[in-house]
Amino acid sequence: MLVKRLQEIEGTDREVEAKTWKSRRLLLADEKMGFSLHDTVLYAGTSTRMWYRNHLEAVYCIEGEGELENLDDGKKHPIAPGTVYALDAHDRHILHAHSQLRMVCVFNPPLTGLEVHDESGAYPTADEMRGRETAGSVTS
Ligand code: 9YT
Repeated sequence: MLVKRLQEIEGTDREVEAKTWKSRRLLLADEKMGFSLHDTVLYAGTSTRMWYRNHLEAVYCIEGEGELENLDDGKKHPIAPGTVYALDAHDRHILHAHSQLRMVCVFNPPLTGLEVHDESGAYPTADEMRGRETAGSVTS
């Protein structure tokens, strides 16, 4: 059994910062759970464009108010505590944080933690990071 606490992750390489967000990676591929689990904070007044072309992601809001813009169908969805969204179609999207948002995120397949923070929002697969193109993947 694994037991971890957010305080143990803060300040380590599992706390990753970008311009508009910081993310605490509670569980990664190393833990061999088949998914990764993240506690992500998006800063007030920011918009973050993302596209996880190689991963499925579910995101559950536990703090803050914002709006999710689906760039594939143009729809906009209010985000508040208790809202979950699932990117089941690798949807391109923008998350607008009206106030600071705190989101619990799950990725399948799990992130390894070595992904480059590409501002296009796409993370490569583990194979791509090792320099091998995965058959069938689309390059952005
Ligand atoms: C809100 C969201 O999609 N967060 C994803 C996780 C975060 N970008 C990370 O840990 O890299």
